Amino acid sequence: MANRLPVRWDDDSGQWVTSPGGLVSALSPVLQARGGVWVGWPGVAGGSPKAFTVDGINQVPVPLSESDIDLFYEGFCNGTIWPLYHDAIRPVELHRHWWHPYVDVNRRFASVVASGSDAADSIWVQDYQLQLVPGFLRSMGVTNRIGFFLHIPFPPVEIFGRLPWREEILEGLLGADVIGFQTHQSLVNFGRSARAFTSATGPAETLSYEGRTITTETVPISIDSPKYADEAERPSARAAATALRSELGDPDAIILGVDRLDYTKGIDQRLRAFETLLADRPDLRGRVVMVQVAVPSRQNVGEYQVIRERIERIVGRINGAYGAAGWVPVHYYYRSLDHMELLAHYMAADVMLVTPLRDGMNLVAKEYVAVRSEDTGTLVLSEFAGAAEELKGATIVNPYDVDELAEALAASIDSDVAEQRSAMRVLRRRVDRWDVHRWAAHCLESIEGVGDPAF
Ligand code: ADQ
Repeated sequence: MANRLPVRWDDDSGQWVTSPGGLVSALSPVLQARGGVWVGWPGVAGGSPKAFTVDGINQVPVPLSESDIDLFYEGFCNGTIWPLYHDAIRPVELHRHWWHPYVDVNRRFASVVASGSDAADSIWVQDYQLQLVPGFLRSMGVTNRIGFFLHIPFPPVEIFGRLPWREEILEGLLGADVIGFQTHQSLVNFGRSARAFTSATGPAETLSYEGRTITTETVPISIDSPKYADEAERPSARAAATALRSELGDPDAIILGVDRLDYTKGIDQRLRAFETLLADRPDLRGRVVMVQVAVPSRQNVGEYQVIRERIERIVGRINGAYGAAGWVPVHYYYRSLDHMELLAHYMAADVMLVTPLRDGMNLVAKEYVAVRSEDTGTLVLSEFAGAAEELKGATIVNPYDVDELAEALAASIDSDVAEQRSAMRVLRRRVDRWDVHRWAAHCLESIEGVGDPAF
């Protein structure tokens, strides 16, 4: 179960269609292959649509009202938890009138699952919107095996401890038998908070709490890498990448950023690094282009409007200062790309900039690596992305350091193919070996209590 169903209602075609996003990309192939039921909010306020099936996945909708969306989703989830768990890089808003709807919605999700599951079912709860669900399920007498996976970072105890409802959140999570984290750092942070603010004892990996043992694991999420690699081999994909390159004016280097438009993603620092590069290296003007794709996200949350305006101002400033007839330095799209378009962008890009200020994992980094079938190109990766714990062979940068970013960009553009290949081969081996199928199989085995506890 997850906050959102993996579908949205499309008014134009009059049917449910699969919607993009990290969690959807990760779990859809798993449910298609293994069966099961996805419980979540269908993405439109009100109503209570009946269960339905899309692309072979059974969907059980949990309705949310306009007020739930406002107070639970945009309020507590995205105004309190999201900034708090991302190192409080934006002010964390704390409101009791957001907390109570969070409790209420979590209880409703738990009721739907409690009444709809058989004794043998494993229950797998996804992410920060539903942290109270495992605890509610236990209080409703559910004895099934329960897993929880946190897609975003779990913050250090000093930051988490600010939350007035820290005990309730931890007690909710501790209702699970197995809790998965993207990184070892998050696992350690959780163990510290659990011991500090609840009666839990013991090492972070096996906490004792109210007579039960809660296992925690580091299980970094991945992507359907074989699918990406196969698609990249298609002549049509290669042709699309070549066409894109030529539409961009056949530059010496294409630098790419692909993100949800979110203040955690470091898009403004990244653009300023490109601006610095153009200022410092006049020889590159007219020869390199940057493409930044930003998917509209959480547009009703104030901080998202602020960051969008800031990004668009910087894009305008760079193009105004450096653009010339026949050369636009930054190509900026504020929209989603369809899957094959996205693939063509990854395939055409010589340098992929993945520079979040904090990120649970970051699937874009892995998607880029998966399509580099010739082992060329450079991944510039933030040390604060969960992916950096795994993808150590990338060019690792501090995303706050605009000069360091600009230097990494210059070095990537100047690098020769042999250097690129030796780094990319290591990255590809990792992404090929640990794909989303292995991730999900491992998580499910752990929840069922049959897996190898050591990752
Ligand atoms: P997100 O913050 O959404 O996910 P990310 O991991 O990068 O971030 O996933 C984004 C997904 O959306 C990718 O699969 C990507 O292909 C897709 N996408 C991005 N831009 C797109 C575009 N313009 N058009 C179409 N598709 C686009 C959260 C956490 C992450 C964690 C994931 C999964 O914040 O840290 O990696 O969940 O756990």
